Order: sequence, then C-alpha cells, then structure tokens
Amino acid sequence: MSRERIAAVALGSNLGDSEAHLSFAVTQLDGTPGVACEAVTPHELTAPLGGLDQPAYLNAMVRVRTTLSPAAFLEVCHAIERAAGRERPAKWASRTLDLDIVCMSDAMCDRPDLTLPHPGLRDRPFWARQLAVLEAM
Ligand code: A4P
Ligand code: MG
Repeated sequence: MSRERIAAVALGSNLGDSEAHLSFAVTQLDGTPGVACEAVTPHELTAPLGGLDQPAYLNAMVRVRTTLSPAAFLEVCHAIERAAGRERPAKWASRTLDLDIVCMSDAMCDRPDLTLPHPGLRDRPFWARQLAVLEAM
C-alpha cells in the first residue's frame, strides 16, 4: 500500500477481438483491490508505429486512482496482459493486449522494467491527445 496516485494507462491491441480485450482491461483494472477506474477515452484505430507490417492497433487510455505502489501496479498490468493471452514472440510483435503506464502522479522511475513517465509520451501523438481527452473528462 502506498499513498494514492492517479495513473494514466495506455491500452493497445492488434490481435484477436481488440474491442473485447480493451474492455476486459478496464474491467480487470477496476476489479483490482486498491485500483478504481475514473475515466476511459473512446477506442481509437491507429496505424502501427514504425511502419511495421502488422494490423492496425485499437488504442485507448484509462485514468485510475490507486493506492498500489508503481511496482505493484505494474505487476497488476502484467497479470491482466497474461490473462488476455498475451505472448511475447518479439519486441513490438502483434499483441492481444498491452498495458503501458504512461504516468503515475509525480512518480519518476528510470529502470528497464519500469520507466515513468513512459518515454513513449515523447513520440506518440495519440497518447498526448488521449491524455488531453482524459483531463477534460
Ligand atoms: N516497462 C518499462 N516501463 C514501463 C511502463 N511505464 N509501463 C517494461 C509498462 N511497461 C513498462 O514491455 C517491455 C518492458 O517494458 C516490460 O518488461 C515492462 O516491464 P512489453 O509490454 O513486454 O513489450 P512491448 O510492448 O513489445 O515493448 P514496449 O517497449 O513496451 O513497446 P510499446 O511501447 O508498448 O509499443 N502502434 C500503435 N499504433 N499503437 C500501439 O499501441 N504499441 C507498440 C508497442 C508498437 N506499435 C504500436 C503500439
Ligand atoms: Mg508494453
């Protein structure tokens, strides 16, 4: 248990029933003790980053309140990915469900297993857009 923080979590899927995977992620996050979902952006189809030859992604972002520490919250996100059948054949491979912690209040972290704020914030226009949408909700 740690002090309450507000986190933005980016959801992504480009394998299987992506609509269902994103909804599953929100339900699982909200059902986790110490985590409450406050707002979810509309789901958005985006072209694969880096021009990779793979299906388009369905992306969304969710704002949660949590009393979990950043490390414990990351483990919750990984468990939800596993429950959605996530496999990791290669970096950036198509995935049923990806949960990236974009930011978590003022938490700063610079480890390979947890970087906060997420470095992707610099070069993902749809993340910046979804963060702004969440702020207005
Ligand atoms: N990790 C470090 N910091 C964090 C954080 N803030 N949140 C670690 C979540 N995880 C974090 O992630 C790799 C490692 O990053 C994990 O060990 C975790 O502890 P992963 O999910 O296993 O692998 P990945 O997703 O293939 O790699 P990565 O670097 O997370 O890639 P991204 O940033 O998730 O990008 N195109 C579109 N249009 N939309 C997308 O959502 N996503 C990706 C994957 C590629 N192209 C995309 C999209
Ligand atoms: Mg990831």
